[in-house]
This record gives sequence, C-alpha cells and structure tokens, in this order.
Amino acid sequence: MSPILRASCLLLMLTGAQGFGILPGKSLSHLEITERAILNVTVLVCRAVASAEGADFSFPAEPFTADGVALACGASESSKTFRRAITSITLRNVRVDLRYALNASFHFDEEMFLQGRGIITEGIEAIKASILQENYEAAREKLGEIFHSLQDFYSHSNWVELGMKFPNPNLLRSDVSIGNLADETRATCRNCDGDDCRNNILEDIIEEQVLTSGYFSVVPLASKPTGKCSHGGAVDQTSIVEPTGGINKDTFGSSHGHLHTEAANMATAATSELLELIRQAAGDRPFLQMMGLSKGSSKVLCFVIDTTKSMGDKIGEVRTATTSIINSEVGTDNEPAAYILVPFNDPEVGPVIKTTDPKILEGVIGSISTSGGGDDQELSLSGLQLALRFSPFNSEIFLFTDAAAKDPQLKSSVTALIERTQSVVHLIISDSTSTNRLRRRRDDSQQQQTRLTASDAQLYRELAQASGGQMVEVSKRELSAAASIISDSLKSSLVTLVQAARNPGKEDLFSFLIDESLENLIVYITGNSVTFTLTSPTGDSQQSTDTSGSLITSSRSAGNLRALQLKKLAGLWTIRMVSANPYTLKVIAQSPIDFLFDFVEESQGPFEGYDALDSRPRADVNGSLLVSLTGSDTATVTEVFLVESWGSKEIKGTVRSQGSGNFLVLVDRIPSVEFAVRVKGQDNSFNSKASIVFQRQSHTNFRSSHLTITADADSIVTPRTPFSIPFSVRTDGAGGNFTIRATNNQGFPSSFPTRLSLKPGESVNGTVTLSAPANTRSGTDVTLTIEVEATDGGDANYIVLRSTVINPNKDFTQPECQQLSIQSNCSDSVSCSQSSWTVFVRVTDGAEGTGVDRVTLIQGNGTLITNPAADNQNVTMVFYSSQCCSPDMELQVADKVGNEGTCSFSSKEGSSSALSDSTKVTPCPLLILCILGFGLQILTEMGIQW
Ligand SMILES: *[C@@H]1O[C@H](CO)[C@@H](O)[C@H](O)[C@H]1NC(C)=O
Ligand SMILES: *[C@@H]1O[C@H](CO)[C@@H](O)[C@H](O)[C@H]1NC(C)=O
Ligand SMILES: *[C@@H]1O[C@H](CO)[C@@H](O)[C@H](O)[C@H]1NC(C)=O
Ligand SMILES: *[C@@H]1O[C@H](CO)[C@@H](O)[C@H](O)[C@H]1NC(C)=O
Ligand SMILES: *[C@@H]1O[C@H](CO)[C@@H](O)[C@H](O)[C@H]1NC(C)=O
Ligand SMILES: [Ca+2]
Ligand SMILES: [Ca+2]
Repeated sequence: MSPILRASCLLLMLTGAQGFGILPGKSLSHLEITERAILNVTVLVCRAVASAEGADFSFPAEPFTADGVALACGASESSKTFRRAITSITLRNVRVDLRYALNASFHFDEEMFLQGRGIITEGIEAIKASILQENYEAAREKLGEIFHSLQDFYSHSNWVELGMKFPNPNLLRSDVSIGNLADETRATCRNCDGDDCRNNILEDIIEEQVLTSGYFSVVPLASKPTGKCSHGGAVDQTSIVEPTGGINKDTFGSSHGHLHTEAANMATAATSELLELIRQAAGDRPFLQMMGLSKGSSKVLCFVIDTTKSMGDKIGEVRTATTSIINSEVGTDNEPAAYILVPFNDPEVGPVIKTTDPKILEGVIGSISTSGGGDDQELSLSGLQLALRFSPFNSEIFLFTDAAAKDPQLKSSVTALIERTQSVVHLIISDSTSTNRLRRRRDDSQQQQTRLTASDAQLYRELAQASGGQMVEVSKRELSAAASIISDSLKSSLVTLVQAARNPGKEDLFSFLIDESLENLIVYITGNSVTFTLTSPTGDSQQSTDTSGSLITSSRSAGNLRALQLKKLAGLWTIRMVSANPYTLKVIAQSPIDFLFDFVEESQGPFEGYDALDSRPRADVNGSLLVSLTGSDTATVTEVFLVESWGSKEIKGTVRSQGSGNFLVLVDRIPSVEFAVRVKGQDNSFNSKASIVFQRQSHTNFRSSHLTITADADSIVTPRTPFSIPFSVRTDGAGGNFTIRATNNQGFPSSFPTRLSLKPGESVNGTVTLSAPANTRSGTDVTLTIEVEATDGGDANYIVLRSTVINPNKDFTQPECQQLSIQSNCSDSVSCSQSSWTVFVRVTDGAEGTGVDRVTLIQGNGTLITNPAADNQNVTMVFYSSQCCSPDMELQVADKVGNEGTCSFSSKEGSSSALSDSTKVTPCPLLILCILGFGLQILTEMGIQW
C-alpha cells in the first residue's frame, strides 16, 4: 500500500505506531516531497520569467518556503494563494492513501506498473487540458493525485535497489517501455533474514535489472503469488507469508528503510520532472497562475445589477458607483484580475458577461437600460446565484437593487455557494419601492428613506453576513458614497479581525486585538440607531456621538452604514455596541499575516489520517480543521475558536503543530448555528525585540449539518458516456422528507432523485447521472453540487465534486458549406411558379472533422438531394432545386459529434453570381434531368461518383 512517505506527516496523527517523522533527519513524507518539488520548480520558473523580462532575480533563502518563493517571484501579495495551491495539491495527494488505500494501481504495488503509469499519463493529459481552459483548481487536484502514485513508485518498486540514480522518465509517457517488468510467475524475493531485509531481492532480479514491486494487503492471512515480494511492515498481512518481510522504503523504519533517503530524493526529483513537463506544456505564466502566483490581484470583481423598470431613476447612480469602484483599483496592485457583470430582471436573469478590460465593463454597464420586472419583487437571488457560479474563489460581488427578493427559496443554495467560493457579497439596496411592503421611517440623518420590511432586509443581511460583506440600505443620493466606503474592502492583504451580527439588536461587548503588522484599521457598523463606546488598550474611550475623540481618526457614513478609521495602537481594544435594532460589526485591516484552513475529517479507511471535507462539517459532534498561516515563516497558531456569528458563544479547539506551518485543530463540538473561525497566534518577525500576538477571523461564516452526504466522482468525464455519481445521505438529526438538487456548472443534462425520505440514523443511496455533449472540449471543468435540504428548510448540506472532461475527439467546428454552382431564371416578368432555381453545395467537415452527419432543409419548399462523397466521409454533396416562389433556402448541417451550423442560399445570388455564360438556365421539369443537365458535370469534375 501506499504510504511511502505515507500521508504521515501532515495528516497522519503522530501516534508513533507508524513512526513517521517530520523533523529534519527524519523520514520524508508525501507532503514534504511535494512541497519541496513545487517550491524548487516554481523558483526556476520565476527566474526564467524574470530573465525573459530582463529583470533581476534573487534566490530566496534556503530552505525555500512559500512566502520566500512568492517574494522572490515578485508576487508577495500572492503568498496566500500560493500557499493555498500547495495545500490543495498536498491534500489531494494524501487523499489517495485515505480513499484508495487498497487499490494497488494507485501505489505501484503488486507489479501494477502499466496501471500505475496509466493513472499518471491520463492525469498529465487532464492537467494540460485543464490549464489550457484555465481551470487551475482542477489541474491542482489532479496534480496532487498523480504525484502520489509517482512518488510511491520509488518507495514500492525495486527501482532504487536496481542501482538507478535518476527517476524513470518513462512513467511520464505512455508510448515507451517502463523497463524490464517481472513476469507474473517469476519469483522476485526470498525471506528476510529476521528483521534484516537488506538482501531479500533475488540476485537474478537485480542482475537482469528486472522491475518488481511489493504485494500488500490488510486482510489477515492474505496470500500473494509464489515468490513475490511484499510491501512489508506491521499492517501488511502478505509480509508474514513466504517470502517474508518486504521492500518498501516509506520511512527509515521500513523493511528497506536503509534506502529511504534515496527513494525520497528520487521521488522529489521525479515530482520536479513532472512539474517541469507540465510547465513546458503550459508555459511559464499559466504554470505560475496554476500555482496561485500572479502579479497584482488575483481577485475577480463582480457586479449584479437589477435592470427592472423601477431602477430607471437609480441606474445612473449605480453607473457612477460601479465606475468609482472600478477606478479606485485600476492601475493599482489591487486591480482585479477580471470583471463579471450579471444583470437580472424578472423573469430574465443574465447573461453573464466576463472581461479583463475595465473599459469594456464600463461600456456594458453604461448601456444597461431598465424595463419590465412586473411586480415589485425581483429575482435578486437568481442573479446572485448566477454570479457566484461564475465567480472564482474569493471574488468580491456587489449587488444593486431596490427590491425584495422574489426568490427567497434560493437562500440555501446561495449560502452554500458563498461558503464554497468564500466570495464576499455586498448588497446595496437603494430607495426600495416595494410599495406594499415598505415602511417609511426617519433615520438618524433625518432623511426620508424607504426601507425593506424587516424580514426582507434580514434575508439580505444574512447573506451579506454569511459572506463577510455589507448590507446597506441607502437613498439613491448616497449610493455612490456607500459603494466607495465599501470598496475599501477591495484592498490587498485585507484581513478580518472580528465580525459579528445581532438580531434582534442587544447590548454586547466585542474585543479585538490590534497587532503591529496591521495598517489601515477600519470598523464597519451597519444598523439603524446604533450607538457604541470604543475603548483602546490604554483605557481611553470614545463614544459614537463624540466627534472630537482621538481614537477615531475619520468617520464616513451612508444610509445605515458607518465606517470608522481607527488610530493604530497595538493591544486589546473593545467596542460596546448598544441598539435594539439588528446590527453588524466588522473590523478589517491590512496585514501580510493571515490564515487558511480546511475542515478535515478523520479517515475511516485502513490508514489514520485526515481528509479534506467537500461538504459542511457534522453538527454537534467533534470535528477538525487544518490551519496554516501565511505571510510569515515564523508565525505559529496558539489558539483557535469557532465563534457564533449571531451569538456570543465560542468553542475553543486544541491545536497540534504538524510541521511545515500546518496546525491540526480538534474541537469537541462543531456549532449547529452559523459560525466563523478565529485564530490567534504569535510571530517574532515584525518586532525584533518581542514577538507580536495577533488575531484573525475568517470573513466567511460557515454552517454545519446533521446531514452527511458522501459521494466520490470519477475524475475524468468522457463525452457521450453517461457519468454516474452514486451518493448516500444520512441524517443524525430529525427524519423526514428531503429535497435533492444536483446542479453542474456546465448545465449538462442530468437526472437524479428529487426527493427522499430519511429516518434518523438511516442512510439512503441515490445516483446522479449526467452526460457531456460530444463536442465538449477536453479540460472543461465539471463541478457537480449535490444539495440535500429538509423540506421544512431546517437543515441542509451539500457536496461538491469536480471532474475534468477528456475528449478523444478534436472536432469542435461545424461543417462548412461551399457553394459550387447556383443557377436561377427567376425574374419579375415570369410567374414564380413557372421559373426555378438550383444550387449545388459541398458540405465539408474540415481536416480534424468527424464527418458530416446530416444536412437538413430548415427553410425552403424545394427538393433537396444529399449524397455523401464515396471516397471522403468528410464531404457531402447537396443539390437543391426549387420554384422561384420559394426564393430562399437554409440548410442545417451537423457533424458526427454534434457541432451544428446553418448556411443560407438565395435565388437572388444566382442571378447576380458569375455563372459560366455557357450555362443555359431553364426551369427543370424533373429534378433528375437538372442533375443530368449540369450537376453531373460538376460532380465528375470533382471526381465524385454520384
Ligand atoms: C483501481 O483503480 C483503477 C483506476 O481508477 C481502476 O481502473 C480499477 O478498477 C481499480 N481496481 C480495483 C480493484 O478497484
Ligand atoms: C531544490 O533546490 C535546491 C537549491 O537550488 C537544490 O539544492 C536541491 O537539490 C533542489 N532539489 C530538487 C529536488 O530539485
Ligand atoms: C470524536 O468523537 C468520536 C465519537 O464519539 C470518538 O470516537 C473520537 O475519538 C472523537 N475524536 C476526538 C479527536 O476526540
Ligand atoms: C413525506 O412525504 C410523503 C409523501 O409525499 C408524505 O406522505 C409524508 O407525510 C411526508 N413526511 C413528512 C415527515 O413530512
Ligand atoms: C449504499 O451504497 C453503499 C456504497 O455503495 C453500499 O455499501 C450500501 O449497501 C448501500 N445502501 C443501500 C441501503 O443500498
Ligand atoms: Ca424592479
Ligand atoms: Ca418583479
């Protein structure tokens, strides 16, 4: 089985049973091998890019770290996304041991050399295709998976024992021999000499350079073919069968532990070579993008705009607001990587417009006109859902509307998307005109303003809060001011210190720690009639009504939103909030130090370890998180809390360092209500005298569930082959009826059970089947989300599964029509029924084409004859003849993989086209005569037999 270098490390608990070390001089794990190779190759790529640009490049200090490499690459702003990329690759690597522990192919066990290589080469193809389609997340996941198998080869086979000094390049390509593979019946090992396995591989195997690998099984009394080597170790039951012992080099303590260093170094070199291969195929820039490294911001800025009639008097303000948000970033380091616009109306939503050019975006927003919408509620959640589906991880979304949501039933799906993408959603509601729902009130500034009803406002407030964004109700005059205040949150290296909401409002005390690494401290407060008292670490305090205090250096407001700039004073601050109305509080600042985390789950498989969750964690039971810090190589996590978003309870976890900057956090109970993750830590790199203590909070708020969904999708989708994803659902909470929704980002047709009924503790299975059209490009990312929601709306969970399309087909273009001849005697002087026109067309499907599948007449009353060319399936000849009463004709043409197009012809072209003057145009009494008349000649010219 696998674990070279088994997941150990990181994810394996350091129980000592496997004894995997993580300290220098101890055994190397998959994690460390993978990270080293990524850091090394990335440095080389950045150096090449710098050299191509004529820029200087200095190597980071060794040992390389993600922060050091990001800095050397001139992309220190990307240190967090780089770190995230590395984590996502290593988590997938580790998953191979946790999910496919017993499948020998994934681990090069049992001489499964061709199968193992197949996994690698198929993966390489998928990665290249994904990068070409800019689906970097899919590329990273696949990379992690195939790294695992590749690394295992060096631990589980006898490559090192054969005296090889370099990795086997033939594992990266499918068209060459891997080596001299042992025959199925050939004995390869003898018994170990007690614990000493140094000489258990047979001499003739070594002399003849025969490749073998160990058998592995956890089943007691497992057998293996006569004379074959075993993996070895306490778990491997084949190693007690003759020939006893094993050959793996997973750790220093393994059967061939004396070769662990050679195997691990060879695995690192092989991993680097695989990365190099991907880099050469992808190019340097796309390679760095896959690794999360980019100059400038990697954020996507998205606008979701209500275009119904009632917005007519506000759309100008919306334009000003969006322009000012865009312009505040253009030309700076924060300039978004791309822009998305999603208009929504009622009943239409979309289309999604994506561009990297801010001018194009402004142009499109400038051309928005407002109309329709019917009643005074609009499809704002449908618009938001569409935006979230197209927004990459960590996007910033601004939604502008004046209406309540007509589609509140989408709340659960939208919330799930917010959690998955960790995008921030700001809702800017201006002058609501929901006439039957509005209430008029006077706000603090005595402006006349209309508002949503409490429950409509609460829906928006909850979505904003879940995402870490703001929900602002403003008059149209203040719309731009509100947008400009919020756009501070687009700054780079933004961190959240504390974030909370209360509904109903109540007096509460919040504290937050300001550390020396922070700049630009801003407190955001939303709510009506909220007062507060701010107290600094030195005991000074300032009231909300006090404009002359020293703690608040500037204050801005628009509608129900206030933003206070704080004096930078390190230490523990408090803010006492007082209001009977709902309110939210958020404190942000800029700092390089931040954290990343994944919810992980203890593996149920034969190996101990933690696997990343693709769904919400389980509510009310213990759980775990894998936390890592970014922006400092020396920072450590000291405390982690799960804090309720709408209440004051918090649950403290136990932190265990896992090395390589990773911390495993165990909590006794995951809250069943919405919560955020708060991390405290310390670092000595900002102040040489004393270490600083810092606090950070996730901007996204999370939910847990009593529902457990499990599913595992094949990672490769083949077009036209039904793709089935079995899943199972179980509840530990109340039983009842549940709604199932399966959606995929490509809109591929799918089928699935839409509801199921569950009893507490019972598990029910279902299957989602989807099918990709024949002309889907290789590298297309298929992200399937299966949602399960209690019909009473009480509990919901989802699972997200990502697959990549690999299409052996290269034909993505429709057949083309070439007009060979057109003849017409249509004229105004002759009755149209007495005259006719004919056209000859050659339909071809290009060099990479799959062939013309059908040609159908979709306009015109004439007669169509089609005939595939006998010697060339890519060509179909078409003859059409019609009375002049039907002067136009249109053909629909399709190839064998469903690329479709149309071609039109008209009798008018016939009269104007330069026909050979010898052609005598006469009405055809009989079609066949026409063909004989001049068609045959053309066909013969073309060498095609009719
Ligand atoms: C092991 O995995 C390979 C690749 O996914 C698959 O083709 C094979 O059927 C699996 N073998 C077993 C025994 O499950
Ligand atoms: C990584 O880079 C360092 C420094 O350049 C070098 O010493 C080491 O051999 C490299 N390791 C691999 C696996 O390429
Ligand atoms: C979590 O709870 C389960 C079930 O009660 C228990 O078996 C397990 O040991 C717990 N894990 C931790 C880390 O406390
Ligand atoms: C679940 O649905 C079935 C069929 O629609 C219905 O008979 C049953 O009462 C429902 N159960 C609950 C708990 O709502
Ligand atoms: C559900 O599927 C799992 C895994 O495929 C299987 O072990 C289990 O028996 C199935 N349960 C039911 C109720 O069909
Ligand atoms: Ca409207
Ligand atoms: Ca409407």
